Amino acid sequence: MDAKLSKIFEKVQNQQRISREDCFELFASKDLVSLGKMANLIRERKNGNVAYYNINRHLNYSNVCYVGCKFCEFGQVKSSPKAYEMSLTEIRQAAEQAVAQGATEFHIVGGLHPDLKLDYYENLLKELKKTAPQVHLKAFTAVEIDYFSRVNKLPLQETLSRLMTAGLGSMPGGGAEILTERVHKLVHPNKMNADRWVEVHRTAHGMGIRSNATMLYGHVENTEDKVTHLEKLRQLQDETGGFQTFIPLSFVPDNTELAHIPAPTGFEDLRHIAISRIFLDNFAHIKTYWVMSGINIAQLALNFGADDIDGTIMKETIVHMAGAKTPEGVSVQDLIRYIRETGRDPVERDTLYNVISRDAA
Ligand code: V47
Repeated sequence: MDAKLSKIFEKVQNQQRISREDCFELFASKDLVSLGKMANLIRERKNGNVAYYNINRHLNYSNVCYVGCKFCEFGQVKSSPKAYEMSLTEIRQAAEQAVAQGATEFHIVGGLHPDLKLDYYENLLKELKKTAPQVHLKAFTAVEIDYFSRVNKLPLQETLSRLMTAGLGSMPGGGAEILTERVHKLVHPNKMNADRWVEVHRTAHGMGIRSNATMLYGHVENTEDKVTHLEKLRQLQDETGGFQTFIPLSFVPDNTELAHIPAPTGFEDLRHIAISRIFLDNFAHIKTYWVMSGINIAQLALNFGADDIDGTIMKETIVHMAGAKTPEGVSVQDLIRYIRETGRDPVERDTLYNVISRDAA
């Protein structure tokens, strides 16, 4: 380990917070083994040998969206042949199938639809609660919540409170992309900005709604953008403690407007997992999202800082429309096998990280 990394390692060993400058050093380092060693120390300190997974079903109710983010192929204008809207019956059927497979969570995300009003989303949540009262509804990114609040001319708090009454349990971490003005202007200028993403999560946390945070890397961002992004999340977490897990998302460029940019390699995926684990000392969990990085990297990530491998998912649409080659879902038996192979102990969790024990079949 070189002298600069050794100094940071000393801080990690002494459980001291690392600085913004240290984070730049971590991003400058190609010594993946040392980064992994530091991240793994923190990961094992926080989570022992456990690797969490859950049984979840992604429900992307509609991809109609007029925002046009350059990294996204999921969002389509209404007239596009690729646009779709699931009917309530289709959503109910998908939910029933998922419950039959043991789902404890529905992860519900869609585009910014020009015609739907808040009552549509309230009904969607109520319908799911009626179909499966025991299943946690992790629903709507900050981008959707902000949009609902603006379109319906309601304050954020009232929007969230109506959704909570309808069944919202927590919020996913999407829509953060890279929380800087530079990247916002370049890649998703029509979407709400970084300050607003932070504001929505701050408001949700203040109301007792837990949420996750993501970072989409491997497109036009530079190191400074990423360090700033991580710093904003660490600051908000210091303030509210409302984040549960951080999920670095590996860009899938194939069918997008940014298809000329090569996808991040496994080396980069592991570096991002490790660096986020080292910097985000106030996050309890780091999730490796197998859908984007692939199962092989997700397995390695469990020894490079990640303690959570996400879930069965059952049907992923967002990055599969962008060209992801990974499966759309995996069986729970396979998830457990992937975790065991790495030497970690698989533990099923619910959305809020309560441990779930099931009788052996
Ligand atoms: O917000 C869109 C990203 C996110 C692409 O909270 C892309 O537990 C890569 O947020 N390549 C949605 N990424 C997914 C998400 C998520 C996933 C798993 C778990 C959780 C959680 C949240 O996917 C979007 C955007 O940042 N995205 N297009 C793409 N081409």
